[in-house]
Amino acid sequence: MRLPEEIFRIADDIRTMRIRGAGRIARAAASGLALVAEKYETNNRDELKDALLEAARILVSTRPTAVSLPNAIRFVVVRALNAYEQGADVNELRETIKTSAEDFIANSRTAVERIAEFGARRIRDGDRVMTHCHSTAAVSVLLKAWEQGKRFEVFSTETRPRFQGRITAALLADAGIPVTMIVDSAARYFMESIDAVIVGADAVAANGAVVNKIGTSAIALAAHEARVNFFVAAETYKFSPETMLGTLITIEERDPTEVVDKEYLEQHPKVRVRNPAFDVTPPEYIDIIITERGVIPPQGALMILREEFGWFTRANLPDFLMGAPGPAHVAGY
Ligand code: RUB
Repeated sequence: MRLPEEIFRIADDIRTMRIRGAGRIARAAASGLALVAEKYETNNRDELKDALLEAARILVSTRPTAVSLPNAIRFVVVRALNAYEQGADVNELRETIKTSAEDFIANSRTAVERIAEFGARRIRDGDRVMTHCHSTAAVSVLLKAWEQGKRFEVFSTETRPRFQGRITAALLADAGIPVTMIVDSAARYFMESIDAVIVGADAVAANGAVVNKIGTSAIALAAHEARVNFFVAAETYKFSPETMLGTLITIEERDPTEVVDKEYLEQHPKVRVRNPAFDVTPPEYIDIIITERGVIPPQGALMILREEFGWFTRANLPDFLMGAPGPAHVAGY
């Protein structure tokens, strides 16, 4: 039996960034696994388990950096494998997969709401806040603060090469928040007039380093230099349990045609273009990480990991779900 067609579609949408942002990627992957439970036709529990693992393998390989993706998949797979080992029949296994995926999605939405509440307390009347890329978690903080009656303005970088900053600026402007879009390289120029920077995260390492959209670390450095607070809004499923074991987080490199068009590449074959999609901000440049569990200093990342993913070091998962090391630069312990 072939997996439901929608799973390949979701995988393709994540790979091509029609679905993007670490939280949305995670929820889409969980919904993909739920589709196995709903649509994969079999009366055999082994076949259903194999189909689940096959869907997990396809989905987890779509983008390498956002740890929310393997974390979402592991949330569902660990529960399903436990049920399987305890002798669940095919219907019970279906139910476990479906409810686990639904639980992940519901928890992740609640997490963003709580982050908005906690983070909004850090935004003050009259602030000038800078943000980079488009993070649902970071934008939720700003929207919540505005909803609470705080009045501030936002500087949003355009975020080369995919211009996710345009999404952020439009969302904030639609809510009535004064927003100014700047080119990424103007971040340091404006930093002296900024009160706080808030960004999202694709991954948080055990040492508190944060992996986020390329350019984030340069903005953090400029904030550090100007003594401007640097906040990260990140649900706990963005924390990377692999980094407790010393695995480095893989930094995705995307196609050069996102940076320059094909024509340019053809006309200038000697020009090499590189397009890393993320970078690493060291914990020294981060003041706080706002999670749904509360606000922590980056040095508290290991505590969150131990509490949320303590089971990880003992887990009996297939290798592809244990974060096999990639050709990475970076962050770890
Ligand atoms: C998006 C990005 C976002 C984080 C957090 O990168 O770097 O800051 O994913 O987003 P891309 P969220 O556009 O390449 O996916 O808070 O929405 O999870």
